[in-house]
Amino acid sequence: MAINWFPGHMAKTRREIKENLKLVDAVIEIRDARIVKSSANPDIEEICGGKPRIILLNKSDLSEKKVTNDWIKELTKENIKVLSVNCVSGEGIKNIKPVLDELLKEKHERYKNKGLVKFTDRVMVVGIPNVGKSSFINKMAKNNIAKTGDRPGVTKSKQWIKTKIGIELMDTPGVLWPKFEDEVVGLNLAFTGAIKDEIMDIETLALRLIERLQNDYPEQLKERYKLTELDENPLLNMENIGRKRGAVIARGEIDYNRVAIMLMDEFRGGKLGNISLERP
Ligand SMILES: Nc1nc2c(ncn2[C@@H]2O[C@H](COP(=O)(O)OP(=O)(O)OP(=O)(O)O)[C@@H](O)[C@H]2O)c(=O)[nH]1
Ligand SMILES: [Mg+2]
Repeated sequence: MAINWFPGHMAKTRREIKENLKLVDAVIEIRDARIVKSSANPDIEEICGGKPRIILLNKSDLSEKKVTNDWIKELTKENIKVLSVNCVSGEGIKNIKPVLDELLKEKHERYKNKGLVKFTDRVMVVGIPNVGKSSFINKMAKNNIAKTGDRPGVTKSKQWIKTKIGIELMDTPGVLWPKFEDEVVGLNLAFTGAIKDEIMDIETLALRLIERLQNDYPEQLKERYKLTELDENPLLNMENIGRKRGAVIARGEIDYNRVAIMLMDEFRGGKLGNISLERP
């Protein structure tokens, strides 16, 4: 598979994140709610160690609600809390603060016992490319920003985004690598647009998506493209979709490239409805 992530960069990122972990109380790990497993970094447990962690299942506006809730149940642990969010609309963002308070209650007790009432929780944001790290930080900052700047005493170059709700976010989000050696993972990442269409040509990608959808979401596929029935052969379904949408060239031949681009765009834009490509 043609996804490259230079081992040297992986080692450097791992080192940097581990170094930065010393400066924070907790980690916010962002994943894509449609591909909760495929959007996880394979080494996340090892990298984060025992740090309290919140897993945000982002883009929940595009996933199937019931499946997302099943994931929440599956992933929640003593030290790991899971929330579904939409970092574009801001839905679910307000739940983060109470969950973080719960995760850090021992620290908070300690501070309160020392008579400290005003304190800040510092958080690092990590995730694979395109899961919504910047959208998340912008959302938190836009509603709550007070000041961005160097924190004296900590590394000089480190910028923190201060919010009014007692949370500071490290401003360089940790971009982690996905588990790209697994073909199914690669496809899931490509379907959702987490990696650009570089693992295979777009026609093949669209064909593989049709194959998945006709198995897992046949009704939604039929409904979107007004197909009365689906064929077992995904290529025939692709051709029928093309005909329905007028993606034909001379003599009724299908313009596969046009069908593929349209299907991928519509899928990524949520036009086929709420779809979860992975279940617990
Ligand atoms: N539908 C939907 N789209 C989202 C959501 N959050 C982010 N996006 C979109 O996903 C794309 C990637 O978001 P970014 O915030 O740039 O993701 P990132 O993790 O910072 O990406 P990199 O910096 O490239 O690693 C953008 O087009 C966002 O608008 C969400 O909750 N729902
Ligand atoms: Mg970003």
